[in-house]
Amino acid sequence: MIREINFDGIVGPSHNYAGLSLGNLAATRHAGETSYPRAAALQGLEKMRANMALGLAQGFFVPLPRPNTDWLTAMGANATIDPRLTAAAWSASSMWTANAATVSPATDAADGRCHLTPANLVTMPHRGMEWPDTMAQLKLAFADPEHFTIHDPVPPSFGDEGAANHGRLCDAHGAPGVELFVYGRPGGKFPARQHEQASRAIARLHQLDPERTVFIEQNPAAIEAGAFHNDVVSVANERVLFTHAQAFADQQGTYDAIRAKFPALEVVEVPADSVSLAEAIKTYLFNAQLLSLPGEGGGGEMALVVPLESWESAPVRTWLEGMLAGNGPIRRVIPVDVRQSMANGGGPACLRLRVVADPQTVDPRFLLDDAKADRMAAVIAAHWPESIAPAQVGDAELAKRIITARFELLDALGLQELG
Ligand code: SUG
Repeated sequence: MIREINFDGIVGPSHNYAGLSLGNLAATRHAGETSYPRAAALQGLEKMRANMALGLAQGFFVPLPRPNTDWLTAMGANATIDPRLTAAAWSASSMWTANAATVSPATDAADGRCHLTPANLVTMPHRGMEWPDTMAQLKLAFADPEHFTIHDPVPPSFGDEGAANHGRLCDAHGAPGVELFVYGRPGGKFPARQHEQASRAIARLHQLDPERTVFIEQNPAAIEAGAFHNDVVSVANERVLFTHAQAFADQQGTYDAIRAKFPALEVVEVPADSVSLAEAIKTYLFNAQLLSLPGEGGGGEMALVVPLESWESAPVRTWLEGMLAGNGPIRRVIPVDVRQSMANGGGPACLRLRVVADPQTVDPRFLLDDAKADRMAAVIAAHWPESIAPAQVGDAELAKRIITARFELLDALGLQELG
């Protein structure tokens, strides 16, 4: 059965706050703080468990090998040369799997296969080193060539940040969709990480019908306000686009362009006088998982999995309560604690990559169930460092511990070949 599977990134044992992402205000604000990798990974796991308990299909990707000593060697560097290079090699940023790849389901592609393009993530050095190891994992998880095609990343001249700038509207996940590609125009004070040409290349490579794709420019003011990815200001699910009123360069033009190709569009727009762009970005209201609940219990209802930071904000809470009191398509709000990831600018939606496919066609080692979640939790509790202070980044003993922790997880999951 074709369904949406959310693949969350397990937070790696090297999770730390080095403030590496210019334009990501949360990461900048928390730079230099002590991180808590064990708590971070357990928070992520709890989010996965809660979504599974709603009857949703859940997958995961394992942390990439860190510290990335090959990258440091390629830079002619070692742990003492430049703390920023060391921090880049230690980053656990692959946890944000919304940036792992862009995914087009089989129903949208001319050849009837699900297409995946790993994101080159070239704008940020600590992220640009992710794709080869991400690709190795995608090739294992989606190895079945009858159902999946995995492309090379688009050429590095054109920045691509994956599904964080991509959305899909459809009547049901298994039905053909209209795919949305959101890009930024460079020239502002913060980098526009998604290049229009990268988006267009992916649409072509994925064999999408031009009649069912829409290219949209991000509002430059949103990038300036800290929306370094579009999923910080909007999210789509089935026929609903949940968006801040200032997400796109031409807001009404965007709705019109989508409606021309997907007439059933339902826009749930949050006006700036209810929640300002700054408050939306601080609380990550739109970095929510907008989920269609399955079966009789859910009855096709949509739920919004928001970070606790949203629920705790007075203006956001007021808006959400007003929404629930009305009769819009989003019927439930589920706050989750992913504070450790949030402090680096990654909310519930950043932590997952959506793949619409039949779970039977995916390597089962990447699919979660309760027993596996228990095994993961035990490994995390036993091996993930409790905390990492900034001065510890680069420490040789800690590096050994981080490497061992990851191997223990790979062992527990039968994924030693990723070692
Ligand atoms: O790329 N943070 C990530 C957050 C990614 C969020 N993803 C989505 N919006 N889909 C980034 O800016 C901070 C790491 C550091 O500074 O150490 C970081 O990479």
